[in-house]
Amino acid sequence: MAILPIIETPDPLLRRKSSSVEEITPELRTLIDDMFETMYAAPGIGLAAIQVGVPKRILVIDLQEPEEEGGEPVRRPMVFVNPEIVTASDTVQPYTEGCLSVPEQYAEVERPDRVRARWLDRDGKPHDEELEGLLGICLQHEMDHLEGILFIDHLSRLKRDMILRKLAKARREKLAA
Ligand code: GNR
Ligand code: NI
Repeated sequence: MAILPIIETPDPLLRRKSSSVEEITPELRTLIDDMFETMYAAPGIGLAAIQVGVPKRILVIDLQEPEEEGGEPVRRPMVFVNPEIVTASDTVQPYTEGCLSVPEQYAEVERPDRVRARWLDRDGKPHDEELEGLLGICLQHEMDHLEGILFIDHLSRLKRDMILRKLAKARREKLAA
């Protein structure tokens, strides 16, 4: 297992469209394991393969939510290979999103609050499920990565430019430190 470097904007790789997985090989299972290790270490609740430089339609998600209020986070790793959204609700819900490829910047994004999705898991087994809440939001955020879309693309140009300026400033200060 390995923690992989996470690519950050404005790296043009993040704008690439990822290709479908033809077959889940042992190499891809190793990549999936490394993606989980990278996501947990970050820490984050989701990761798309392109964020570690691999343009394939593979996502990992683990919300790591406590079983009960104030309890210990529980790990529920989910793998999505070749995910597709079949239907999305007409109603949207705002949520303050962040992205490991846009480090430490947060903004409210509106997305459909329920989606029906199809995907394959790490054993190639098909799933067809309705997802809502943070899981639905996170799946939509990760699926955007497969098309080269970042959460900041859903903002007004003003808000997006503000975030990109703050990111550039944070990087300059980090270099100077
Ligand atoms: O860790 C993450 N948190 C998050 C919060 C709100 C909406 C989406 C996310 S996904 C993000 C990790 C990431 O960048 N995945 O691509
Ligand atoms: Ni992201």
